[in-house]
Amino acid sequence: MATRKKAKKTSIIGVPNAKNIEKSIKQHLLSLLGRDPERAGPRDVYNAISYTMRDVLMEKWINTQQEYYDKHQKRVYYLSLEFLVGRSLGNSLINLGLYDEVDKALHNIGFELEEIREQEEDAALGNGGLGRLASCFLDSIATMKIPAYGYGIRYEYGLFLQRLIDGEQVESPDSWMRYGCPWEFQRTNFFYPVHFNGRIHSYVDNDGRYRSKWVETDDVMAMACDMLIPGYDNDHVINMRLWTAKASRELDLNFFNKGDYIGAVQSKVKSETISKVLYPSDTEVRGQELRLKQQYFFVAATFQDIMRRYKKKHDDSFNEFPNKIAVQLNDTHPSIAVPELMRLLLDDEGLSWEKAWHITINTVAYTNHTLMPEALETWPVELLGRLLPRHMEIIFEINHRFLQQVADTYPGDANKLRELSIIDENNGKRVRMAHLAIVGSHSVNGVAELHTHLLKTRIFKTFHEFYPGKFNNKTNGITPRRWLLKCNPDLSDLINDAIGEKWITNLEELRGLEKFVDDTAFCQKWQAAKLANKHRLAEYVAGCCGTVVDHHGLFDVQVKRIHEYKRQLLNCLHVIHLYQRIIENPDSVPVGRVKIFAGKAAPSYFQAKLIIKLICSVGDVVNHDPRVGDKLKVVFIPNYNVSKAEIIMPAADLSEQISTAGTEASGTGNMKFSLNGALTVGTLDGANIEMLEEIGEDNFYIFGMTAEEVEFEKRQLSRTPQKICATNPVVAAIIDSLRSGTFSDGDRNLFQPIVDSLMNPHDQYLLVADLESYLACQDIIDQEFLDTDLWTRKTILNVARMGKFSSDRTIGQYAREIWGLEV
Ligand code: 26Q
Repeated sequence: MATRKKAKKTSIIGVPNAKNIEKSIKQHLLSLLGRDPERAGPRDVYNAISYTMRDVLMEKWINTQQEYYDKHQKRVYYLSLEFLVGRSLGNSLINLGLYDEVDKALHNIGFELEEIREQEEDAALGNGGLGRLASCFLDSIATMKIPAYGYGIRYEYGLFLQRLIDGEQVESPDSWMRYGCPWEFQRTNFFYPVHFNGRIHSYVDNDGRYRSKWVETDDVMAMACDMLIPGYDNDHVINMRLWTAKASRELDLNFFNKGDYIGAVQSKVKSETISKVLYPSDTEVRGQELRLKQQYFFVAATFQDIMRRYKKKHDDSFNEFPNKIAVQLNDTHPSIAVPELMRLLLDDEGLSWEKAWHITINTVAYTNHTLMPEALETWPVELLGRLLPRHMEIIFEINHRFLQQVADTYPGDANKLRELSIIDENNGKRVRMAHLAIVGSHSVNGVAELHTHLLKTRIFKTFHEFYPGKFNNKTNGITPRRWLLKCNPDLSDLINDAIGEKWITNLEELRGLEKFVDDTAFCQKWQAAKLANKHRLAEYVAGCCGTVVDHHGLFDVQVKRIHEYKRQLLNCLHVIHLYQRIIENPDSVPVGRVKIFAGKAAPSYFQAKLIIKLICSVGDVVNHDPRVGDKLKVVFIPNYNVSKAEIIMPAADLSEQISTAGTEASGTGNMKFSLNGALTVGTLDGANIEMLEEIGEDNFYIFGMTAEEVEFEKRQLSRTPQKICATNPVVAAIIDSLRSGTFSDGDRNLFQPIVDSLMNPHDQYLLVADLESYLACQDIIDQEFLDTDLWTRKTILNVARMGKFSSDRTIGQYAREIWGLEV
């Protein structure tokens, strides 16, 4: 393993050497798991070593907390409905510098660390990019010693498991904790009440002030579960606090007193459903009541924790609040935080509206992650008003005062009022959560330069004009610990030998690799590392998909959520084109390609599921056609998750980042591939643009329309699919194959919805319009891949120039520019 750092002595296990670790494993087997160490299996051992690491983490966490407290530092609260954690064991061992000692300890008791690591279930408490970003941020926050906490929900069921049956996605529940989770500390004596429903009692207090009280509520308890996250090589440990819903005892007693035992149990089950399951959709957010309950549940519990900690050190004037606390909202999902903080300051603390509002604005900041209009959250006023009546009142008041300001700035302009209002009056009355978050915070950031530019000039243009300076950019990043050091040990070792280990916490150091591009010995080792990773993936694919792939071929990979805007379909059209060319003339395709897909479709997203079916069906035909051989293979790896990404990313030659320009906010998979030495074929979208700027256009394959051209084309309709098919027989032949049943056993209807979407002159994602440019670009890629030395040189330059995309850089910018910390 790449890390040979030695960890310091701890009071629980003493010097963390193999001998003491072995002792601790045996103790945990006995005391916590009730297993005879002689008879323990790999899962018992996994649990025991994880408990051992948890002890080490706990001790370091207590020290870290003491440090925050002593220094009286400003604390950051990162609120997210999602944390896509993945596995914790390997990551903790590396960050704590205990990998080698644990390896030895396990060896001594007859186990291999590799095998033990495989026992761990992924914690998939997120859908995709947004959730994984939150987890990368926590790794950076811990590594950079930033006084911050992550807050979220401990879902009992994470993102659904995906199987492919006959090429169709079938979902099943992800019961990731069924054997327990050895990383968490359940704080069974640490509860906060969370209120729902009820009504507002208004009264005039002794000072003659108008006050409100929320009464006759239904209550649910929030119990804290902590997962500890170590920084890299720094003894710093931070806390991710996830809330679990528990029935309130009072409610139970009420029922029991009435002798209604069954009623009591039923209501208990109902309260506890709040933290049962993660919503599996990352777009098309339909307003389900349970989702809103989840959002408020975790926000309300989190703010009680924030207040408790603040009050330990401060008087009740709350003057210091925004100087001591920063709250970052990961998208609008926790944006009920704005009226919740107002409610606490007004109703519980008795502050004036003006003062409460000043504090709220200066405490809260909002990150936007999407440009897709259908993904912007809104809630019916009726639903929000019923579930959270006091919040609805406060939102109306916020809106009233805000619209007053708008009217003062733009006298007589009713359009401006309608456009900016927090309440959308067009579709029944609905609360626009993005507007609430923008009005209620001091900072609104996008996650890549282009994304922020489009927020300012398109979807929130009028807000940007009204609040100049509020909008800012924080380009996403990824943690190099998980996404290079951990997932790609061979490449990490090679890099360490060449330039040392500083890159692990200062990714700009990778620039030092540039001077090795002409070093033949280095290049050979570089190629060997990639080949070994490809071999590992090929073995994995043979096992899970039954398809044998040649690991010398070009591994061309697209892994991400399945969505029309991400255009997996465009990639599939390239597969069909290659197949048609191979059949016609095998020599016209110079390079063997292995097309690898993976990703989940939202369970209710028909078109996305049909795209999965198409990819699998094309794969079936191609992989079984004896004329094709090693020239082309197509695989769809089921159940994509973080651990699979860790096998896939290091093995890719080519990374597909081909969303329609102007649709992908940033993308972060693009960065993971490039950091592991894949080249990118991509559009000028999201963070691809900034990657291109860093890496240089000689080392990056760009195709397709720009965001501006896309906008223009959507208005002009000058290059419709009909026109393109009429003039380009290659394109026409590809689409014809979908109509004719080539990939559906002669069934001409199966893929008709896909043909319809491709041929629709109003196709939002302009697939056919970008197809020719995409195919041409892929031909260049074939040629360049044939030149191994050229390709290797480009991959080294890609890795060397990825410094900007460390989440350490991103977090440093949030800390300085939004949270007001000195780092
Ligand atoms: C909202 C309400 C109800 C139910 C579900 C949701 C919901 C859940 C998840 C809406 C959106 C998401 C996830 C969005 C997401 O992952 N966005 C991605 O964020 C990444 C990190 O910034 C970007 O890199 C990606 O471009 C963006 O698509």
